[in-house]
Amino acid sequence: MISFARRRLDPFLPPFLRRLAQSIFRKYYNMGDCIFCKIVSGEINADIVYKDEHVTAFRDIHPVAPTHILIIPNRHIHSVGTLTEADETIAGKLLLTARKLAEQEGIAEKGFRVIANTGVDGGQTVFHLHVHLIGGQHMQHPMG
Ligand code: DGP
Repeated sequence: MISFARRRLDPFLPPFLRRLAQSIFRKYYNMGDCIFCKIVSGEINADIVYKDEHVTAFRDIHPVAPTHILIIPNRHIHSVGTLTEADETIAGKLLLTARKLAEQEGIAEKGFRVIANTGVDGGQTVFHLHVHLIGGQHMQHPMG
């Protein structure tokens, strides 16, 4: 019930209220039908390329380039827009994992793109924080 209300209300809450709700109902934020939470728990299959106690990385189901990997926190966080000071470590781990996977994928030297779509206008469609690691081809400009 709380999970349902949260999904419906979250996008409309001002950031300070969203953060307040998140801190009060933190344990419920990891529930419900979040696809990425289910990938972390193993309930839904994904092509997982890396996993540790903090983050999981798996290949995007709709790749836009030869390498297209999503890196997510194992704990449910809505988006970059709801990060707090308490999330500093996990936010850093997402970027560091992107760098390591870029090396593992052989795209580090030529370059790659890291994107965190945030909110509706940002193009976010799955509301569990994730960064896209995209590479293996020359990227198009401009973005947006
Ligand atoms: P975004 O638009 O930034 O929220 O990106 C969400 C991405 O998640 C999108 O590129 C497609 C991908 N995606 C959605 N559902 C699944 C899934 O079940 N498995 C995998 N591997 N990727 C998914």
